[in-house]
Formats: sequence, C-alpha cells, structure tokens
Amino acid sequence: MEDLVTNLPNLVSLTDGQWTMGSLILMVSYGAHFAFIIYFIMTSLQLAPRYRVVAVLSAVVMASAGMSLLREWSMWSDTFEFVAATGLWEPATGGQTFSNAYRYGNWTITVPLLLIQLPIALGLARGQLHKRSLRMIVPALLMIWTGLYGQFGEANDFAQLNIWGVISSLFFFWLIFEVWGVVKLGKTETPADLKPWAGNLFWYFLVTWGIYPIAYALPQLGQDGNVVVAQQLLFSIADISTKLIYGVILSRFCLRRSAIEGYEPAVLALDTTGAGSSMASRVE
Ligand code: RET
Repeated sequence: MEDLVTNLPNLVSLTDGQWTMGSLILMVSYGAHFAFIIYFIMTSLQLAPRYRVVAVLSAVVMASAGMSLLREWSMWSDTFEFVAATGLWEPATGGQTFSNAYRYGNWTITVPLLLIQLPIALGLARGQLHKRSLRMIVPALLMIWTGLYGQFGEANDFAQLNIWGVISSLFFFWLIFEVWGVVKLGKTETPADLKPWAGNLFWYFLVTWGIYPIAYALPQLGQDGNVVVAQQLLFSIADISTKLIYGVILSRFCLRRSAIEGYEPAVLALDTTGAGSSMASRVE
C-alpha cells in the first residue's frame, strides 16, 4: 500500500523542530502573500493608467498563491500527528496526505499572469504584447504540466522524476529564450534612465525561477525530515521572490516610468524633496 503514496512527506517522521519549521515556513509564505494584496492595490493608484494592470495582476497573483499556500499549510498540519511514544511527528494513519501537486495547479494560473506583467511593464505595443505573451505562456504551461507529472515520482520512482524533469527543463529553456526576446524588445521601448532595469529583470527572473527545479530534484538527496523541510523552504523562497518581490520591482519600475511620462501622482510619489506635499512648489 505504501507504494501508492507519491509524495515524500507522507513517508518520513519529523522531529518537533522540523515539523514546526515546515509549518512556520508555509505560514509565513501565505501570510506574506495575503498582506501584499493591500500593497499592490494601493500602489496601482499611483501608476499611469497603462501600467496600472501590472500592480493589479500582482494583487491577483498574491490572492491566488496565498490561498494555495494556506491549503499547503493546513495539509501539513493534517498530515502529521505527534506520537508521544517516539517523540516524533509521524504521518497520521488514515489521515490527509501532503502533496506539492496543488502548487503546480496554482502555477497554471499565476505563471501566465507573471509573464504577462513583463511586456506590459516594458511598454510593448499591443500587437507584440499579445503575440509575445502567448509565445511565453505555451512553453510555461508545458513546463509546469510535465513537471507536475514528474513530481509524482519523488517518493518511489526517480526515473519518472528525472525523465519528466529533463523534459520540463527543455520547456524551461524555451521559456527563457522567449523571455529574453521580450526583454530585448522592451529595452528599445524603455526610457534611457530605466534601460538597465530591463537587463537586471532578466537575470532576476533566471535566478529566482531557477530555484524551483532544485526544490523538485531535492528528494533524491534522501528520505528524511531535513530534505522535506528544505524542499518547502526552497519553494517558499522561490514563491516570495518570483511573485512578491518581482511584483514590487515591477511596480517600482512602472512608477518611475509613469513619472518620466509625466503622470502627476507618480511624480509626487517619487518626490523626496518634501516639496511634493504642495503641488504648486513642484512645478518649476
Ligand atoms: C519544474 C520541474 C522540473 C524542471 C523545471 C521546473 C520548473 C519550474 C518553474 C516554476 C515556476 C513557478 C512560478 C510560480 C509562481 O507562482 C516544473 C519544477 C525547470 C520554473 C514562477
């Protein structure tokens, strides 16, 4: 029967420290995502109308990911029970099973939204925006769904994990190529002062999205509590970096861009002289 369990956390016992750490990591993650809904909605008010949707999309991503992570957190609580005889948190007999698969389901929604934000922020014209978004979303979804299938091998079938991991990585390379194309195109549309942001965004994307395959492959290091907790930690660092911090960076980029384009609320928001509190004194 045990072979039917496809996710590593259902096969290991955790020390109290490990169990608490896992619970804490997931709680901090969903808490952060929910809290930043407010930040992104408020920020959207300072952006020029054409960029406003970038912050709004971040708020939507926060809500969607927050709910998914809340689900992971409650699954974590329901999966383990404390056994006084061993002093360990053991997978509860007949209890819930823990699975990362819900994360992949959630990415199906959040990843396309994250990708669409980029060409909007970079000011691509409408025709290019649609075409380029589609060209990024296709490999991204194929990457996620092949990875979703592969991750069911993390407990019992490393061949499944690795073969589908490699296939998924090929789609990831294709995606990176498309993102690079968007950034290159976007650079030509970006005001001179902000051009370095575009290149930096690409490298930020590469490093932070690159954390996910490491978390995916981690169970091969061993079936123990440290690996289970480390996997959740990596997923959470990746989640906060690719959605929350990425959203903050894009919003700041759009705020500067809005100001350069003369949008008054953005000019005032960026005014650090103190004079901005009075509209009149800012005009000269
Ligand atoms: C998988 C499978 C193994 C190979 C690769 C993967 C890449 C996953 C990525 C996920 C990004 C998710 C994001 C979610 C935000 O909500 C599927 C783990 C390359 C890059 C950004």
